[in-house]
Amino acid sequence: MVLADRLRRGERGLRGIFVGAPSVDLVEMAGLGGADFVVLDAEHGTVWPAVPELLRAAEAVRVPALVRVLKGRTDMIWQALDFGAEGVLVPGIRSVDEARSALRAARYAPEGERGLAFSTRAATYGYDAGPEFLKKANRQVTVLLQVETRQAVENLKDILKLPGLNGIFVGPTDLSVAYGEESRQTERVVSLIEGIRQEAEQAGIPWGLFAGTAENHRSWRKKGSWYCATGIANLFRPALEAWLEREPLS
Ligand code: 3PY
Ligand code: MG
Repeated sequence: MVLADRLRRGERGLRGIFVGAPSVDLVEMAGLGGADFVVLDAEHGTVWPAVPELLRAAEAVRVPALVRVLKGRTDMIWQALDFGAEGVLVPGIRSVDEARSALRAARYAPEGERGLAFSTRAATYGYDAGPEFLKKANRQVTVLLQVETRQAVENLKDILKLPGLNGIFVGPTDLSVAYGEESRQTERVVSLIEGIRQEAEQAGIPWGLFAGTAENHRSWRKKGSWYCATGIANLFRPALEAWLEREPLS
């Protein structure tokens, strides 16, 4: 089942893995290991040229794949979706207009202004054509907008009302910097995220965040998070340190 439908059914507690390195093996491992979705990170990772191959790897192990594009880059939204991504994660949103334009870039008319070609991989090179394809694509795509700037927090009520918003995704690292906080775990950052959570719940919009650690994920899951994610580097470092501790190399 596509991620958009799982969210529509009200499923919560989903777990995502950010893959920032252009490795089909990592995508396969994340999918086979039971991740509910992967995020191919073209904002901070080096995956962009490899996105088409990584999407094929995700499909092979049946894990939904979103692509995190760069800020303000609707062209990357168009391309990622034409390559066959199930959805996009859009960072650095500030205004309602920016949010609307990201949402519209991901859908065909009349809901949006995504460019149409049936020759794309998304349209199975033309085997999936006609108005039915447009409707299906608009319904199946997942667009998550990141809330990680002061402006997004200030405009959140209106952003949450936009049609086509599948969910919001809090970026605690950028949020902490935006508010001059020293880390993403300070009281102020936690209380900002709590405020975002409450607004999203009131609006009936799925919400989640980059949780980093399993403990953090557990504590947000208890508060009803729809999805949380961590990254390969966040998983690798503690595992490596624990292993080196037990098996010193020298
Ligand atoms: C952030 O924490 O700023 C993020 O964007 C995490 O994905
Ligand atoms: Mg961020």
